[in-house]
Amino acid sequence: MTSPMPWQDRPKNSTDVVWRYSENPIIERNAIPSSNSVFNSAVVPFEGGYAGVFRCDNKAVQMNLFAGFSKDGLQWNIEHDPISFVAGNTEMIESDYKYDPRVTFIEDRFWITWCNGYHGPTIGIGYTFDFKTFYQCENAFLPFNRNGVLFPEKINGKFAMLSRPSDNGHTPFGDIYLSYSPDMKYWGEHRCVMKATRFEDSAWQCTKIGAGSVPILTKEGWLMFYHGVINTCNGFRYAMGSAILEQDRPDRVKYRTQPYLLTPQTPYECMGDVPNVIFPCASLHHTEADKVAIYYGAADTVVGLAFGHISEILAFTKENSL
Ligand code: BMA
Repeated sequence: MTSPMPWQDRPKNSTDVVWRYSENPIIERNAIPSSNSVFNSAVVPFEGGYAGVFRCDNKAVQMNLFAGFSKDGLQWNIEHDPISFVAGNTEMIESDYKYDPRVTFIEDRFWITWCNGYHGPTIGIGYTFDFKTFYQCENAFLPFNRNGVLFPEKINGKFAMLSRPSDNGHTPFGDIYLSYSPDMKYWGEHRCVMKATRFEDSAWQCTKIGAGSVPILTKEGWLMFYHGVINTCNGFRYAMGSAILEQDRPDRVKYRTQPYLLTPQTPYECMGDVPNVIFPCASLHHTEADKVAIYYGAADTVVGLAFGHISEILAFTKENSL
């Protein structure tokens, strides 16, 4: 069963390598009765359509994860009750909050990573086979950490995850690291992948960076969309760039964009609960059709969608590399 990929051609008057869906935002802040905002969410092909794990903050502004389903990747039905996990590879562990999920299918199941509240933010891991029963596993790391993103296949026989060690607040620093695990429980062999830039080299990513969507394997290596942050006189601004990592050694960066691919420009990206945020968390791709659709949180309020041709994004990343 092939899921119909959401797509819209590049607007005639645009030369952008990545362009927005004209009907953005695809998910509004009040998509379910309890939600204050729905953003930074993850989707995957599922049973001829799509399933997703959504970050819905409620009206008490408590952060939690909700399952959702879609036929076309554009119109979503999000469940009204949050995901209730049962014990996975460990006893149930504390979870004060859950946010910024990513989802990827590896071998026989869908794995979910998120920022889990355990004495501060760290990386929670869970899995599901059917988006009905969800299992929660050990946290991957000690607090504090955010933006845990799994590779969609084992690398040299081990699970591999990108993450960003952080602090307990609005972290004013942050680099992307890689860790390996033989079993999804114990993580080690931590390697630095890439760091925030010098201000004078590429200012949009000079404060902190974090992995975005699950990396896509291409002929050039792993294509990764990530967020980069600049601290301005009015606070943080989050934009999106791309990098290409070596296939067998994804701690080695081959290319990384100096210019951003997408930065907050539209009203729904510039206005909301946290203005000026583009935060990619998922992508769908079709290799033969040379298409990718990128899902991103906009202004910590709604979900937006953007499109691109994989070959053009690879070429742009190579030609505009730092
Ligand atoms: C990060 C996380 C994200 C959020 C971003 C911008 O620290 O909280 O969920 O999108 O800040 O506010």
